[in-house]
Amino acid sequence: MTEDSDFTVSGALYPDGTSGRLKQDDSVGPGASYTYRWEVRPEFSPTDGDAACLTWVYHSHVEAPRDITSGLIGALLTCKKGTLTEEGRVDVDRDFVLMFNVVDESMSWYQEHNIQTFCSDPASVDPEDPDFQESNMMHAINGYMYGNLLHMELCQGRTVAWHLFGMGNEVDIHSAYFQGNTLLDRGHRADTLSLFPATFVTAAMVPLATGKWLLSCQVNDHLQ
Ligand SMILES: [Cu+2]
Repeated sequence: MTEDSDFTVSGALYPDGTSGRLKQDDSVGPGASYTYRWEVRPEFSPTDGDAACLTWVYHSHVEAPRDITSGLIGALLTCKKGTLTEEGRVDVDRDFVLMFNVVDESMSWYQEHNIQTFCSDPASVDPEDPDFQESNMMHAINGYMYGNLLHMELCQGRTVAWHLFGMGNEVDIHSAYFQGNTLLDRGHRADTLSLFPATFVTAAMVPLATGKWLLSCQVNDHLQ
């Protein structure tokens, strides 16, 4: 904790009221903006045995499940000193962030908008219908489904860093599989990274094969 008002402690209200004073950064209204500044002290740095940059997430704390389902979530990286320069990272070619999430669009703030905009007969839609609710479960990587994930180009022989995280509930147990490649995850060589809700994984990869390969979740139901 710091008394310096230039630094945000966490940007969140706590249910037990320990956030104290209502700060400007506790919530940001629609159309408004706020620049969050975190003080990254040496003790927050990745340690010797860690990857050079570690993966964290930020997300809305106001109505967390609904806000996150509506997209108010993203990744944050903390890096060892000297890893970042004006030109980017010195140790890897690229960073890739992957969020594995069964997104329940029944919880989204956009549900009504989506029904009105995308359903052929909006008046016939019953949001309480179990089949409709099941159809709202979007098995997604970074919010994309059916192989539509964008901008994943790697160069042969150049190290990339993968930053994976999971969100959601008990169905969000994922097995991220990198076809034809291996990764280094905390000293272990692997081709699959396991994810639970609100866990973060950082792994390095040197892509060897050229061409297209599959990045998928090994959980059968998710892949289908
Ligand atoms: Cu999965």
